[in-house]
Amino acid sequence: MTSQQSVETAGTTPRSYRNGGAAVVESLRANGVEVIFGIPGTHNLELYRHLPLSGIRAITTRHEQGAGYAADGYHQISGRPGVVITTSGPALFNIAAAAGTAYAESRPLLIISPGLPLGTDGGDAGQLHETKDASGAMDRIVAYSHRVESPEQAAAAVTRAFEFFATGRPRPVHIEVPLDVLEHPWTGTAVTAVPPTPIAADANMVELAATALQQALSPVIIAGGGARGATTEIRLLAERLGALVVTTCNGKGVLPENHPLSAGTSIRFPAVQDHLAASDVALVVGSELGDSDLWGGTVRSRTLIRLDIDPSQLDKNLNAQIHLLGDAADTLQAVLRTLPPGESLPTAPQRVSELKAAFAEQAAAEGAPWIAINQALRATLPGGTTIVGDSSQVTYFGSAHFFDTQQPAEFLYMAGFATLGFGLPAGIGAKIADPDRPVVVLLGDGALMFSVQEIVTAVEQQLPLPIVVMDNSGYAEIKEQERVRGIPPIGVDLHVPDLPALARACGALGFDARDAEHAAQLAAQALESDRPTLIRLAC
Ligand SMILES: Cc1ncc(C[n+]2csc(CCOP(=O)(O)OP(=O)(O)O)c2C)c(N)n1
Ligand SMILES: [Mg+2]
Repeated sequence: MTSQQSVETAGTTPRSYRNGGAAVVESLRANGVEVIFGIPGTHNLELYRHLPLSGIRAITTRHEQGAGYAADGYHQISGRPGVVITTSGPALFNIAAAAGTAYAESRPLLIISPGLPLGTDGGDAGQLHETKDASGAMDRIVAYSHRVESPEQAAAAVTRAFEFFATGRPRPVHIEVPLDVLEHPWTGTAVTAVPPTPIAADANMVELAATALQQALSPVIIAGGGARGATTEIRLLAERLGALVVTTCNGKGVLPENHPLSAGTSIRFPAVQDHLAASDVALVVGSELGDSDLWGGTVRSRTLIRLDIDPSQLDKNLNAQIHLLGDAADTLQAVLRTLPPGESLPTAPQRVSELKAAFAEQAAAEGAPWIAINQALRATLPGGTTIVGDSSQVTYFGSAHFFDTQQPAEFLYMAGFATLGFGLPAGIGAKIADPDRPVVVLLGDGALMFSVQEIVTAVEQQLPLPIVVMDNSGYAEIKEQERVRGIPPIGVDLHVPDLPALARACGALGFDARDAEHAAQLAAQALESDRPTLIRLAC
């Protein structure tokens, strides 16, 4: 079968014709996929052909990177893996930064692309979108890339990806389906992945952890992204022990941030670092304790207990004395069952108040505009609003600390990979996942310009999405880093277009805000609109 012959065959067949493309799409559907993000192109049309019949909704973004970030936002809100269909070559490479984000942040992202026909890969023959080794290139940056060789393999690869996402630490997967495989007839049946039963950690380790926590005088719990599925267990354990809870950015909201034991997403502040250093037992749940989690700090508790689904994380960056390898919720339930009844430490809530006051004072001393806008938005927007950030100061110095959340996924961000251009498309994905949820994008002018074209996507999808832009005419954070290094400003003072006018030209609404309160009011109004609204706040 040549590629040319099979294209002709496909062109004369009815829409329900089942081929390798159908094997992929039916397998996506069998695994619960309702939405894919992507851009159709010459090579992936045998995937797109089958989407309408499958009932899967296709959202077209204006750049594949936006599709990847939208899939991330969609995942964080829906809990389902995000799925992207790109075409080959440049389209696939356009999603590399989003693949890197999903890898760094441990999020399930399935990328499906067509590939050169079987036997022609590596030929350097100048075929359309040809690249040296697309699957090999992707394999270096995702959990694994699988170039399949038949429709049967394609179907199995999709189901295997869903099993992989459900089994351990979620990370991105790429499936490449050669053009002739996409076009080859298929008569198989799609299979649904069977999720594994979650496993609690070894009983002896659980016993050791429970004893150490029980005897602790100032226990702390550090919750990362891997604790998102264990909100009830974290709360029960914290209350039972009187343990103070701090979270990383990915764990923000695992314990409601208005809970008396929550010290919030505050690890970077010296007061909290000092408290961690003075604590005798720290339990770390689902965090690699990377530089981006600890913001340059460390955890110096005498006894460190680490709980993770991924064995490679149990001693990553800091060695633990007690290792709990297992599912966070199941293992914490086991710890709770093992703890003897007892009183919690009464002093922790008082300590939380002191810490919060101390870091608020430190942040205020930074004298920055990002506190006011976050506080104004928090005061004005409904409870349960998701705020979507970007790699801008208003996010990592602002929303991370000053937009209190009550649940995971009320703050969408990517602290580790820290990629610019995430916020707007991730907000779109969040809104697609849950149209009733208020979602607000808050980011810098530099970040917006990385994916500004996705305003059009939000317009097309009629999303009531406020996009609040802190406009300081360029890359203020990098300018500050240049200043610290004694480098005169270079490449950081930038021309910013008239953003409200640009938004209007795209079919959105666009306003200039007078101050933080005004911006928050405009954002609240924008939630009631039938289209996105860009709100610029000069600062
Ligand atoms: C894709 C990507 N390119 C470059 C950077 C480096 N970088 C980090 S922050 C930043 C400036 C961001 O500007 P803006 O969003 O306006 O925020 P501000 O610093 O002005 O608050 C840059 C260029 C990055 N994080 N990601
Ligand atoms: Mg800026």
